[in-house]
Amino acid sequence: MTEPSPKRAARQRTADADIAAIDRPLPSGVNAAQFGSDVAADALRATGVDYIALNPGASYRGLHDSLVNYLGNTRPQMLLCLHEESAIAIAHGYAKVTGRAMAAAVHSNVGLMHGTMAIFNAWCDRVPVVILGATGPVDAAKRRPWIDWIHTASDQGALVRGYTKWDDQPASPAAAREAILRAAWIANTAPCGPTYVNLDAGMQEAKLDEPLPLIDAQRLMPPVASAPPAQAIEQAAKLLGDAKQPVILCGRVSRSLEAWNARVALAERLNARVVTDIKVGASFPTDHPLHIGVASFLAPSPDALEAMRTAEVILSLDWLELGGALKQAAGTNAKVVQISVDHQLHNGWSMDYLGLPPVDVFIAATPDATVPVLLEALGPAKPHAVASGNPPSFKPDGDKLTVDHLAVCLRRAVGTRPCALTHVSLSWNGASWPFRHPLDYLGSDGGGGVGAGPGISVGAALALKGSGRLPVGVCGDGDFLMGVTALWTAAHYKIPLLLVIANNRSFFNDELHQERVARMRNRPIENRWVGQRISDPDIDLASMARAQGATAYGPVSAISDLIPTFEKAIAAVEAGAVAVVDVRVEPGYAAAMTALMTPKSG
Ligand SMILES: Cc1ncc(C[n+]2csc(CCOP(=O)(O)OP(=O)(O)O)c2C)c(N)n1
Ligand SMILES: [Mg+2]
Repeated sequence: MTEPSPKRAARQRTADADIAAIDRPLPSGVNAAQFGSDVAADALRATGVDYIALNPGASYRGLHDSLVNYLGNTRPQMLLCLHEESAIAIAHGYAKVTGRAMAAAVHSNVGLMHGTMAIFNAWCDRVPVVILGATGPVDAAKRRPWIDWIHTASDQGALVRGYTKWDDQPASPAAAREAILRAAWIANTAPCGPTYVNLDAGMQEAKLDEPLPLIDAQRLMPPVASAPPAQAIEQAAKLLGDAKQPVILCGRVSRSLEAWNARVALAERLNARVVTDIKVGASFPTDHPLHIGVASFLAPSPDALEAMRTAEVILSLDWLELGGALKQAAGTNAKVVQISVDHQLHNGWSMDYLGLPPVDVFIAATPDATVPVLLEALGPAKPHAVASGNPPSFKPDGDKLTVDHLAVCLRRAVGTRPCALTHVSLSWNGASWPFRHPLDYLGSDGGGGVGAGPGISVGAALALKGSGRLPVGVCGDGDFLMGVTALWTAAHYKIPLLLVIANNRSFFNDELHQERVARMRNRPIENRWVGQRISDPDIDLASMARAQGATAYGPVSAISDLIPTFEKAIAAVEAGAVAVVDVRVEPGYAAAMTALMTPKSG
């Protein structure tokens, strides 16, 4: 994720050792695979996953035993979660930082059902997660009365097939071993995504007749890299080299600093204006003179759309919604160069592939692999006069405590520490927090499933533990309330994290939707809050956080209390705590988001 240094590596080892000391089982003296689930556990270890987030269930009691008593709860180590949705969200957040899958295990059908929204989020976010599930014995003669029957479905994978890359229900230990290796290989191959392996309880619990022949797991998971085709690179370089005012749309890219620097070099080589998106992680320095507009959740800003209209060439680095952005920049005559492998994932169930974009040159490779090749093809150039347009320094309006005040004071309290925003609330204003490193911001929940913020933040904090980078998540109160128990997992495994709640005591996003409907129907917009406000009684969010083992502060209602409270919370995190700050913010979104959600025309 970041460049290793001896100091960082030492910190990382200490961090890993801290977690490894938790939940140590007694040595069992078992050192050879004896059961089907021991083989599955060996395969999981061979994938290289360090952790498996889980909520237990009898359908995988065989595997559970193998992880504890055969592997000794190490590589992978179990991370107990209080809900399957947070188990998957934690794996999601972890992979957002590392780019690599960790594992999650969920009980047969009901556990998987609980996890589905989080799996969908990871799918839409193109994040790898290896999910192990189970089913009551497929052989009906082996089922216990009632429970094994209700927890057996004939095609459990169908529950998640529309939003996983691959799934399987292997029928033997040898097949399970291969399925787990394949699941990790497919999940971690771009375009990344979750995979699901359903382990039959009967297969897990059956004694092995004889040891399985050894395999070379690494050769079964070969790294896959597809180079951009030379001809397409040549065409793209010609178009871009001739363009006077190209635009680069920076979309789904990795957390690699090297790739980040290559994107900056490309933009400077072309003197291209660069647009970024807050739905995905930081992709370009947002206070670079070439960066244009403010990233928002819904659409490119008016400045960015204007730049697209006047551009001769638009280069999309896997922009999330290229078709939509081009429609919004109506009237653009720009040639479009698209760099993406996302089409390899599109299926008939989920429409998260979004509108079909008109493209002139399509480069079927990842932006990370393509940008350096494109730079080389462009060759050196006279330095351009870099477009000016440095963003004005950000100042929140008014004297009521808004999310903008929260952001500005949080930034002040963070100061010069390296920090990762692991999540932001829907009310977040992209202008309030510049990104200068690929780990400064990790992107959204992917699938718009509310409740993911706490779990994603815990998973990201796990991956960042020992990195020297302070993990800070900002969640809406609705998001926090749906996912709060993920914090217990962070507290139990000593994963430091600061979570700030932008608490407007409302599912406010939907107030704006009701306002829009009221406007369209000429009905009173004053009623937009009914069925949305989370008050009377106000929920004591800090107590909910404390109940999970976190240190908590708030509710904070005065702007002047923000910085001192954040400073205390950061000190607690630096001492190893999970700290939560409940900030009472005025209901309201950034002006651009409100304008898009409640257009006067309906
Ligand atoms: C699981 C789920 N349920 C409902 C929604 C619809 N929804 C979208 S945003 C939102 C409000 C979220 O509230 P909060 O996190 O407090 O953010 P706010 O809009 O108040 O800033 C809701 C209910 C959703 N996207 N996902
Ligand atoms: Mg809210």
